[in-house]
Amino acid sequence: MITLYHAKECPFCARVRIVFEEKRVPYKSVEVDLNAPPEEVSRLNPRGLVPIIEENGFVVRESAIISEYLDDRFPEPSLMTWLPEKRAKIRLLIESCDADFLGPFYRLRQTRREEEQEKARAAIMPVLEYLSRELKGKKFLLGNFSMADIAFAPWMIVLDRLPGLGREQIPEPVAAWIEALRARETIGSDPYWQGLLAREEPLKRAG
Ligand SMILES: N[C@@H](CCC(=O)N[C@@H](CS)C(=O)NCC(=O)O)C(=O)O
Repeated sequence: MITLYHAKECPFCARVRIVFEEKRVPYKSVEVDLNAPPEEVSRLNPRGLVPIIEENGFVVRESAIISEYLDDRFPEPSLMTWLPEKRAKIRLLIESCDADFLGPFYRLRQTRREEEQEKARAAIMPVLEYLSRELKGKKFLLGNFSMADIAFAPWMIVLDRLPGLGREQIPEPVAAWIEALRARETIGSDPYWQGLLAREEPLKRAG
């Protein structure tokens, strides 16, 4: 059985948990305290980050790579599709999440300076416009639920909690997608989302 080292409150770990759940593949869960990670974490990942999976000495780290590995290892139901064009599109979307979206997302969440917030929002908007174009007429990014949706999900479901990003600012196709992500069983039941629901103020509806 595959062992997953993860933390409930880690959105990157949520990506991997969601893949396991979508595949209905059981795993051995090792929960890590992010404030005091055990030595094992830096032994398995020199960067000292979770998620990490390990099976019979074979180790994979980095949430996007683990997710694709799991899709290769457990092909049904496919979260990458078998069409080269669609697989490339999914990878481009995941790359855009990691390279273009997460930086300004965290800046907007962390800074209290209005000027910095404005800059971060300005950097997020082109990503939301890109996603809107991809989503046009579709429930999920590729039509059917895919790895691209999972890659964005942990951050998208809390997008409307960021300062100055209420329903007026979030384009309609993205707002509808956020609702679809929240409603997806594997996402809605994940401890990351459940923890946020329990901890934070009621959500402003995005749709
Ligand atoms: N690029 C990594 C990021 C993983 C990451 O940042 N994990 C955080 C928790 S959300 C972590 O392990 N932090 C522990 C630390 O910084 O010591 C991935 O996609 O897996």
